[in-house]
Amino acid sequence: MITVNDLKNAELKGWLQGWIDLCKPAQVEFCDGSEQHYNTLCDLMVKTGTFIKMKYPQNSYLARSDKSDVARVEERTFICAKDEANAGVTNHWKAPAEMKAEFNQIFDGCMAGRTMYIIPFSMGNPESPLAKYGIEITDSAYVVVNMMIMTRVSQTILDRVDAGREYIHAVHSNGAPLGADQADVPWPCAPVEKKYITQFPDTREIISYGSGYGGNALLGKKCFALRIASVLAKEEGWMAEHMLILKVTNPEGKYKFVTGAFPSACGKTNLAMLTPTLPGWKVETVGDDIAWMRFNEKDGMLHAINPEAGFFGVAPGTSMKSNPNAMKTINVGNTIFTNVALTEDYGYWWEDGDVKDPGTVVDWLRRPWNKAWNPAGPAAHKNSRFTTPAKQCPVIAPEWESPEGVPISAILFGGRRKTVVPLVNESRSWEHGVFMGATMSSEMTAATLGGAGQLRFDPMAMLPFIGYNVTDYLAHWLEIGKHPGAKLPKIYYVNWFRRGEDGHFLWPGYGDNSRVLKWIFERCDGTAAAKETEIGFLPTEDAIDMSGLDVSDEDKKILLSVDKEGWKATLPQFEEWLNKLNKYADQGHPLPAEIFAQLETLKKNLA
Ligand code: OXD
Ligand code: MN
Repeated sequence: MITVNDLKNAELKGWLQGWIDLCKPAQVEFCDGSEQHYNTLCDLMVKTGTFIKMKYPQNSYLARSDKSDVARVEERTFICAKDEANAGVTNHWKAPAEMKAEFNQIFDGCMAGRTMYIIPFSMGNPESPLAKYGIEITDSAYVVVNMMIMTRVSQTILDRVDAGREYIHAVHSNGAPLGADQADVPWPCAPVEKKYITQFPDTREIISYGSGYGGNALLGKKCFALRIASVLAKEEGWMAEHMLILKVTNPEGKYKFVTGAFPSACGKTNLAMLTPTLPGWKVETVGDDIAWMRFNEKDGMLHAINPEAGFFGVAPGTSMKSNPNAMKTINVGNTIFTNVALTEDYGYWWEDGDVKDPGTVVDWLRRPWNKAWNPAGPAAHKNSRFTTPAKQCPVIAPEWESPEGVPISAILFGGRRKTVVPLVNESRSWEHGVFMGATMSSEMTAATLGGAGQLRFDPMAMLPFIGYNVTDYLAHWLEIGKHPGAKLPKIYYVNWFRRGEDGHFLWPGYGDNSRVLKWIFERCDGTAAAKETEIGFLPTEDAIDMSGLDVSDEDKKILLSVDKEGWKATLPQFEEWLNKLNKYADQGHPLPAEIFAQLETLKKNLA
């Protein structure tokens, strides 16, 4: 086993030693990404009670978190840019020096009695010119094994960093030091008000304290691949986006790659792994959450890589109906479940899955649970997850690890809209597409703050993930559109969630979304029909293949037409939203005039 002293890179050595001195762990362990290390850590966590070994699927484990630590904590997430205007209205901000001073106290001794793990990892195929490396320090074995599924961890990465390759500095602690006589708990963490998820864009650092859950702790994902990477992308002329990547192949064997940005809980993983209902069509997966895109100077197209190596999917609602390929991926084994219910025979269960009534199970709060007892809450937490290797996915695209990435023909945007927004709308131009992304929104329900009818905006599904000022982010999107010689993807706004007046879904969704993908595919080839409308190009009445589909003519009409009055009524909310983004205009961060110009065009078209 190597030690810090074996390293040659003075910067790396100094950085690690600084954190060791501050955190004061009982021991330090380097991770080499080996199966043996993975198994050793899993066995250790079974002993400490963090993991339960499941009987099904094989080689899989269940973790149950502390009940206060169940999701990303946006209110405790900070962009520590030089000044507040650099963080912009979509981020919480803290001054870097103040935050560091606070961390010097908070981290002091925070790993007492624990092991500090050092994880060298790559986001993307390590041999790809689009990949980026990182080192995460953590005191959580749970984080290590999840990072081993979600990223590429290896000794080679450490060797390359030691030889001088650039890397992102990431530090994580559960924030639960262990006293000499203190009994441990299965899920150590700190109370909510002591949690910090911080990104330092200027020094490319991530420091996370107090939470062991998901994106708060697996620092390669949201913190690195989105927040820090979005800053690097802006500086280096590429894009880091909250997007799935899929490959769609037509019956003649011709294929295209498409990315899609949808807010959390809009079925991104399902779309990425969709089983088409259209005969002869095929969809394969490149990624389900994040896309890094860069112009390929040979073909002028944006090429995308999936920087991740696994899926960290929401379990409830995943079933053989909603996503058979995700179920098959999980069922291969090697899966970590977090906060799902445990069945009597040591399998998994969650709400809206394949088994309606599991009998008596142990719920995520470790209590016996049975539907017949009318329990107060669900058996699986609604943000319970599976962590599972992407390579196990039966429809993983052969190109998914391609070093040069896959050429993108179309970008989809979409939210959850019961009303107004049609099934699919093609932007008139790149700039119009950027406007569509900037005004991406979902309806709030009566249960959400703001109430029914109000829109919740989520630009490019990046609201909690843009590592800098949102106006500069939108300016960067517009800049990408001006790349010399670019063959830009077409941009589409889709909405699978439109409802009729009686509340029924107008569109069946799931595998039938392949019908929309087919239209998009054929639009890219210039062979599908569209009509120009006030809001963009919509499919003509019969341009979407509806064969064998049980959708009434009336519903089809609603799905494919412009609700002019509805759009007009939405405009004030668009305007209010854009003005809100523009708060730092006079501090050097104006919303690009082009975005306001697009709003004016829309207003004029609808007048
Ligand atoms: C996720 C999210 O977990 O977007 O992927 O919240
Ligand atoms: Mn996501």
